[in-house]
Amino acid sequence: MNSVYQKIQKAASIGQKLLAVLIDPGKLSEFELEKKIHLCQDTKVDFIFLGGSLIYQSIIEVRQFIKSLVNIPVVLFPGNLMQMDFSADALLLLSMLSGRNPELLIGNHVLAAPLIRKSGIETISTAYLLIDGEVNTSVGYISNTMPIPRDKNEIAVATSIAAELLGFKLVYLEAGSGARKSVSVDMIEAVRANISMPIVVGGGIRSPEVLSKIYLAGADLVVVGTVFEENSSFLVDAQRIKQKISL
Ligand code: 1GP
Repeated sequence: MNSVYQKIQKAASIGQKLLAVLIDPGKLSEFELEKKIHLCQDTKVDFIFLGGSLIYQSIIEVRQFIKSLVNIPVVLFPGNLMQMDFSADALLLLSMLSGRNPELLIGNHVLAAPLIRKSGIETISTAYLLIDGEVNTSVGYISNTMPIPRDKNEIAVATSIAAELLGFKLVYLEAGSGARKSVSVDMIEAVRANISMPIVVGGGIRSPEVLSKIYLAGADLVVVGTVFEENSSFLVDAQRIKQKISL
């Protein structure tokens, strides 16, 4: 089981829950980052995601730094074309299906596709759905898109079904970094009931209780950023929850 997607698919098929940490290199000093990366290893974090709406560090250097410390797969989660690194373990090729910005639906993909193909990097086509998290997030502003209203489960479901019919491999329900509210349990359950591909959920997840509910609602992989930066004990709790729910 060596590819990132195979690991996600296999885990989803047996109900084993996965956790990814989103690294925003600008927010932590190198010293803090090093400590936290080791903590990821100690608490068996499954993936490190690298990317974001605004990043001014070199993604390549940050990935090299992480890989010099631990063996956790580093998955690119690019906010834009400047965040490409073909030596990462995998690339989430995000298409922002919740929005109607053609550059984020297909335009940037056309620009990057020949290079992605040539590099041979593992590429995971991902339907990226921004869901209103009751706060204006960077991703909403920078992408110039309107999020799916948080109580409109039927829109998230229809978009996810469309994604599955179009051949996407993952659905990513994103409330945005720092969201006041994470994606609702109701919405995750509704999407889960209508598609069979793995579901990723991120944005605004700050407590073990919320993490637990999100897993139980049907998320296969959860992504946390802010809580990872602010509260080191979260990863210890998350490891316990993952093990408990995965049994
Ligand atoms: C990853 O945007 C999230 O999908 C991260 O959000 O910083 O709120 O955990 P937080």
